[in-house]
Amino acid sequence: MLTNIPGYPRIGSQRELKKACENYWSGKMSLEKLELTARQLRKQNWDTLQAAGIDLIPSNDFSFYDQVLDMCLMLGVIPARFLPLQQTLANPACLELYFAMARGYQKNGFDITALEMTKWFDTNYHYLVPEFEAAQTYRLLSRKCVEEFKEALRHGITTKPVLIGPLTFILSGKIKDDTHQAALLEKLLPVYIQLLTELHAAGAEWVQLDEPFLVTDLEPAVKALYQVAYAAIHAALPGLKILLTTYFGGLEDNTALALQLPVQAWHIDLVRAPAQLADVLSRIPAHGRLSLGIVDGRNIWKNDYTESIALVTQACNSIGADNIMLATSCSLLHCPYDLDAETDMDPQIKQWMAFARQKLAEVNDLKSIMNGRHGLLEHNQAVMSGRKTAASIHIPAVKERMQHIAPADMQRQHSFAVRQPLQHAALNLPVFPTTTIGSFPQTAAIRQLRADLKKGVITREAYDADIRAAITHTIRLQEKLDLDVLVHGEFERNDIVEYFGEQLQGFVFTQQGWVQSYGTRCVKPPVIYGDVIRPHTMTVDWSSFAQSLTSKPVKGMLTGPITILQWSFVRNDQPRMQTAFQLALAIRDEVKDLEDAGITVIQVDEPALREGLPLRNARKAEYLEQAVQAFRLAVSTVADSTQIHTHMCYASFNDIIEHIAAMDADVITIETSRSQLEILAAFAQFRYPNEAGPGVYDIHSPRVPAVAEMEALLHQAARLLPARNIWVNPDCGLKTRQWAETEMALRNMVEAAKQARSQW
Ligand code: MET
Repeated sequence: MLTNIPGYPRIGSQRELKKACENYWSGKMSLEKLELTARQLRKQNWDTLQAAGIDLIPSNDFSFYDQVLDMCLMLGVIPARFLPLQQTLANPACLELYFAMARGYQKNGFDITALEMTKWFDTNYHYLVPEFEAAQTYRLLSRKCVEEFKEALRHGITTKPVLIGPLTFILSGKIKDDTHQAALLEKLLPVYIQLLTELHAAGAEWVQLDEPFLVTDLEPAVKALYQVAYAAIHAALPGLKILLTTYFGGLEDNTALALQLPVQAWHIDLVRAPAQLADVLSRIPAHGRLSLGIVDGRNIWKNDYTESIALVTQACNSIGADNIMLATSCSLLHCPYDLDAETDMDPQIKQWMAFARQKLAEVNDLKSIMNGRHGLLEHNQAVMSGRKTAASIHIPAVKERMQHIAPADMQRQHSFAVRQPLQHAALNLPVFPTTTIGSFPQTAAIRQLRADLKKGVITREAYDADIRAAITHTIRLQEKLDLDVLVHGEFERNDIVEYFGEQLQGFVFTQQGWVQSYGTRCVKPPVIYGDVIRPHTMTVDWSSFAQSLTSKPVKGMLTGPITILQWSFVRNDQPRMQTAFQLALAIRDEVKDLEDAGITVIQVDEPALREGLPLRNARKAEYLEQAVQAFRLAVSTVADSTQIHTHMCYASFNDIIEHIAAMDADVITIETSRSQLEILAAFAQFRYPNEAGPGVYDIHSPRVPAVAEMEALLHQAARLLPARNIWVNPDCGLKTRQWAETEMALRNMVEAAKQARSQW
């Protein structure tokens, strides 16, 4: 029985690669030093995996920026706009070009935009989207995977190179003109084969080809291309062992297709889809090997050995232990490095967790248990049963309340048609009312203030006084600008999820639990370990203080249950949606307290609602229905005259518009500045009944938009939606902007609204 790891984190346990890259970009580190850092990190990983007793140790899972971009460079998939730059470079595959494709290039007379970025399946990892153009010709441009294989070999380790498989590579890209998938595959395959031939010649025995698209709904034409691709690879390299790797879900209707491909081994995700094992075992060809992804690569919980051993035993009984590999469900890229670095964590909670390094040990433990070391199993069972009954996790009052959630709790008292006039009477707003999304510029001084409070450098009183001063300044500014619905500015928040997690019971925070989000950016998600309780109000003091300063309405500002869920590591001992509903109850109590404190407009942000969409179409509706229910549970406690807002920032609403409408928020503000008409068209076509604020300017850039420009957008919007339903706002929060440009942009925005009003 071999042990197999599909990939390991690469940013460095101390985020060494982040620091090195950023220093290199700013000219503070030489290329040689950057490459040395990279070699050291690769060696550390290989040594760690070898010491942990892993047999199939990955290589080429390292990346300076992104593994999909690495593939582009290896295969020569370079958009035409980079070719003039490439021609000036001595090495056409050098890091200069690589980072230019990742980050854009604005020097030496060039001004080239970067590749687009998008989320890797349902993770929070963002990859760079390959761009395919009909005129491109492909050739082996970089030999990164061969070089890294040889580098490991020099350290005495024969690794298993990891590449993105040809179909997943094509499907993750964007076809820019009239070329099509079959033509692309035909051009890419020879380069893939050349790369694999060189790996084989260098001594690689196993090569891992990642094909996670096999866990999604595939068109018949794509299924046929899978057969073409793998038949060609097998014909060219019959002696190379391919480990076809799938993850993030089950093969389902693609099981027969996957198992007919001429490869030597298959990796399946048994954490997300344990039920697929029986089907896979019944179809695997004789002598085929199966890598069982049983240790969760997407979460931070300790493995339940009893459950895993049952699956491993089932597989061994069916195809024999010699044909089995034990593995993590997917690359450990999505996990933090090392639980041992958490020195402050409550030991009871900590004992339930495993980060990347601990997961290596788990894979090895499972093998040892299969070989008879039952003591490991007993120890694990003791930990697991402790978690099942721990009083810190299981709060009877929460469970009791969950059982009594009634349909009426998810329903406003009356329909929007009844609520709207009541709200208009209560708020007395003009047509085209103006507002902002919540945050105002977060200066270095504000960040320092929060950091100082955390470190205990300043007293709570001093901190409160400074935050109040910032709120006062922001309210006065908004009054001066003549905005209609004001905000307090969110100066007390580092992050819209962390702020609430820190105040809710059931959350724990890590010191070093960094996970790569894109490029050198990492996030440190909170961990939801137990039943969620709101021990005290979270925002009422700040909001009431802000409201006390003005006669205009000030919006209460909360984060929605699905966004908190999506941006955290979530407990795995109950369905995710149960945790979402617990979060919804906590937010609901806060909504009620805000209303009781005299706040008449309350915004519950759900920027991450779309991110939770399942990969399979058949399961999307169920998810969306539950997500909508969670939101409605959070907000439906208020009176008809209290106005509920929500905010979302997506590129497209076409496929979810009916669910967005079902949320029944009185007002939704959306990010549309870059494609306003496209997004609004979805709202118009659906005849979206409630009020909507299509963002009239892009907050991601310091550019100050002109009055006429925003006014034109408002007129466009008013052709698509009833004018009385249209709000005027920027497309997201202003926290990353400077004060000067914010003031100018908002002044123009209010002016645009006034112009539009006078003509309506
Ligand atoms: N209220 C939040 C803000 O303005 C919304 C953020 S959505 C990513 O910053």
